[in-house]
Amino acid sequence: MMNIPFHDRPAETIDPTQLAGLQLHRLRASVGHALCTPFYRQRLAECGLPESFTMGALSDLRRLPFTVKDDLRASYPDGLLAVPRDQVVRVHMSSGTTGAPTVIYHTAKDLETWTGLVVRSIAATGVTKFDVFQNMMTYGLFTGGLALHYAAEKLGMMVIPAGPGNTKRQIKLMRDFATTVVHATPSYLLHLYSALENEGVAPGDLALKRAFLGAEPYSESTRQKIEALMGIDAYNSYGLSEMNGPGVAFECVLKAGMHVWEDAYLIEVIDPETLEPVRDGDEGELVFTTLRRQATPLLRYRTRDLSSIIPEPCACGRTHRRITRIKGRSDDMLIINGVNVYPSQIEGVLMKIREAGSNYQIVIEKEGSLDKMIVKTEVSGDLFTGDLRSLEAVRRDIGNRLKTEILIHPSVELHEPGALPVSEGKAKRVVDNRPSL
Ligand code: DLL
Repeated sequence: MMNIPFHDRPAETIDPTQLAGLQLHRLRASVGHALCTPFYRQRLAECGLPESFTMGALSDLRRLPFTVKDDLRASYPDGLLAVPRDQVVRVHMSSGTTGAPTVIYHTAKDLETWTGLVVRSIAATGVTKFDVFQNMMTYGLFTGGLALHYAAEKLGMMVIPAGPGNTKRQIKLMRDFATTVVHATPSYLLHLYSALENEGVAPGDLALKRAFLGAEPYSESTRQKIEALMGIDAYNSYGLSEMNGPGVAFECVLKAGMHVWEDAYLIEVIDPETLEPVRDGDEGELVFTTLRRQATPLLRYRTRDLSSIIPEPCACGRTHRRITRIKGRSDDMLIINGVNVYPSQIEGVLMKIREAGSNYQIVIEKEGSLDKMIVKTEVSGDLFTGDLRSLEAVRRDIGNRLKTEILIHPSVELHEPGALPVSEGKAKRVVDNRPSL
């Protein structure tokens, strides 16, 4: 029998009836916090719920309104702030949406809770204070870097805050400090593997044993490929900035779906069309309610992520239910090497550039193991002189402006007016040639 590691066994194996009681207690507090925000005061009033409203039972959750990303955008910067500003100790913003950002505020207690959830998550994979942790996720407004950094420190691991990129240096750090655990997007880890090959480093010569992989969709076969190539165990990690970031759901050592920490997040799975709950086990859109967040409580937040609840309990003994690997999204958000990009952001930039014509196309391909985005745009007719030097300047300018908006640098291709396909019905702007999951 495999050894099942726990960080906080009582909390992780809590009796389901007791868990439901705790959830109701915390949900009441969350609704109370929510009512401290202008946004929810108005939203709950619109739903006919008076301020004196209290949740009688967990099933009352369905009386509450959904919250969507646009609500967060419209409430920017502080329409969803539930505590006095002097209690806020950190903000995070969702990646890639510099045009219309969404902000999540955290009190000191919020950060402590979040770190606790991430500690619990990573400890479930068997890591301990004897591990050396190299964090290859972005530090900054993106949640992936800092969340795992603090949790790994809390667990007592030696942390190498490498951040992403600079693959040669990553390899040097891994060798010099005998890294045993890495945190990265799956696409970056595959890229790292190719770099190891190029450098003539055999994965077996490294001390690496585990990887935490998340922030973008990937398939079970990608996980297996990574495990086989690198000779390591790779664990799926799911989260989103609106729900803190990583630490929402994480695989335990059995790797059979991701445990959602149900004492911190109420989970629902709905049909994205009818908004009705689906049956346990059926696929739908994940909806979360924060149960422990003070500064930015969110009620019934629609993630757009498609997954399902695994009804059977996990053999590890944890009572927190599991979700299946994320199948995809019900909206048009693209995830490019872990960075979230909406096609509308690209359109917004192109449409402001005089030299760009009105037709464009976004092509996404796999280049090696990384995602590559190509923005093809027609050049406006009156400016199409064919002068190569000025065309090159336009191309570079578009690339730079896109980078400022979407935080990644796509390659830009210029096309003659009328050269790009025009579809008869709804314009098909995105051609995603990445292999499907
Ligand atoms: O990606 C938080 C995170 C960081 C999770 C590091 C795991 C590791 P956002 O930038 O807000 O936050 O993007 C959230 O990324 O709604 C999913 O669509 C997608 N996503 C995150 N993890 C996974 C995963 C972070 N394991 C969005 N599998 C989410 C599939 C994932 N998709």
